[in-house]
Amino acid sequence: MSVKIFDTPEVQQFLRAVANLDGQGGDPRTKQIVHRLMSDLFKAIDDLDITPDEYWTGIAWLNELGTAGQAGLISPGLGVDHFIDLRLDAVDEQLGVENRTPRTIEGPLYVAGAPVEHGFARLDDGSDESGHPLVMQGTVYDAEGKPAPGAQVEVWHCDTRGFYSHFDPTGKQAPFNMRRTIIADEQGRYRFRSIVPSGYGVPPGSPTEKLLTALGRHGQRPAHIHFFISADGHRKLTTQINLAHDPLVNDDFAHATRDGLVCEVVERTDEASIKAHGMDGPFGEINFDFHLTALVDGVDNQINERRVRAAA
Ligand code: MBD
Ligand code: FE
Repeated sequence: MSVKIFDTPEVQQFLRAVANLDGQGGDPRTKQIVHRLMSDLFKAIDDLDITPDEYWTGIAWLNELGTAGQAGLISPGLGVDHFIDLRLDAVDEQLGVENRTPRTIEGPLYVAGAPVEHGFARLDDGSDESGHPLVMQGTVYDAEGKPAPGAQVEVWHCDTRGFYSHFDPTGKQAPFNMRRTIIADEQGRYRFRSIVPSGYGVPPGSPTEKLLTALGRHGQRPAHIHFFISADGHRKLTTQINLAHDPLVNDDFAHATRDGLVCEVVERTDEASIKAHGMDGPFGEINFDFHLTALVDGVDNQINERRVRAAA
């Protein structure tokens, strides 16, 4: 049996009351958004005949999600983070701004306050013994295409088990392991040594995994490295590179892989390269440049005030 009550004056008036649209006080934007979201939910319940059982299953899942701190984890899984990127791209297209280095999602695992180094940093502390050494380097370019000395390269990635420091369920990693801020040198260059990260998987048995499983999806990400790139007079770039050798490079549960962000890790085994980078044996090398964009009318029109978006 199917009933449709959404369009009745009673329900429409009820929705206005729920969001206090006609009353005093509160924040107008919050009222507008809550009114719209609750209207969309009521309409979905009506249209899809969502049963009380289904609804309360959803509420229990939301409680579980909140307890696990995973709202910021299911968000990219359901594509919202990528959708927001697509909207920022569309705004830039309208403004005539070209992003030579594509933006892509931040994810929930950034931690502010990583150690700051100049020109070069070693990200890993050597404790991940199965890690294959990695050197990544390149130049940060400004909006005019010139190198950007002093640009800030914030970088973070996971270990060979797919765990990030500060969110490591085994508690094994030291704070800020595989997280640094590198200040680009006089030539706008940055370079770091670390290990080749593995892919990431959402926590087994978690509410995030349960929903993905119900959709017939996995919760895996290909190996990737995150970046915030910033410089005076420029918009902050949020991006990642995805490693080409990972079989999931184009099957990312978080929908972050983009053209222009897939990097090969080139294996260096020759003595000259090993010496030049101060390595003790063969290592993988990634070369990647970042291109920044200018402020728009003197401001970063995309700035995203950092919120805590931690996931387990
Ligand atoms: C990650 O490492 C990540 O980058 C995203 C987007 C989601 C979950 C884990
Ligand atoms: Fe990540």
